Amino acid sequence: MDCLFCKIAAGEIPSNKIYEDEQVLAFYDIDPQAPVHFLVIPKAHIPSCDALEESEDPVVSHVFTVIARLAKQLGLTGGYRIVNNCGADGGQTVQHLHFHVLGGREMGWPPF
Ligand code: IU
Repeated sequence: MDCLFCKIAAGEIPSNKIYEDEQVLAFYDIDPQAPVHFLVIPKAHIPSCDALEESEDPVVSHVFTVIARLAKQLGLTGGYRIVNNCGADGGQTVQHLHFHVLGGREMGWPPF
């Protein structure tokens, strides 16, 4: 399958990796939108949030506990934002489920 994040997860394309285990990988976004901006992805190919199946609940739950742990490790004590862009209107550009974690500055709302 020709999926960029699958290749990053498999180590075929290098990334600025923060953390990995059997289920997930966390790496810095190549185009950071905040002082700290990393992505957490399931290693298994899931095209988007919209494509999730109940059998994948455990990996999604794991993504969130990994995010909380990494945010602490990276010193995001003032808070941070977790973003999932889903589908064309959601602004998704890479068709492999990923959660953005942005921190190190105050976030605005609403997003545009
Ligand atoms: P989006 O939610 O699908 O728009 O996010 C895709 C993100 O993947 C975006 O922030 C890109 O900067 C990021 N990214 C990356 O980190 N490494 C890459 O090789 C590519 C995109 I292509």
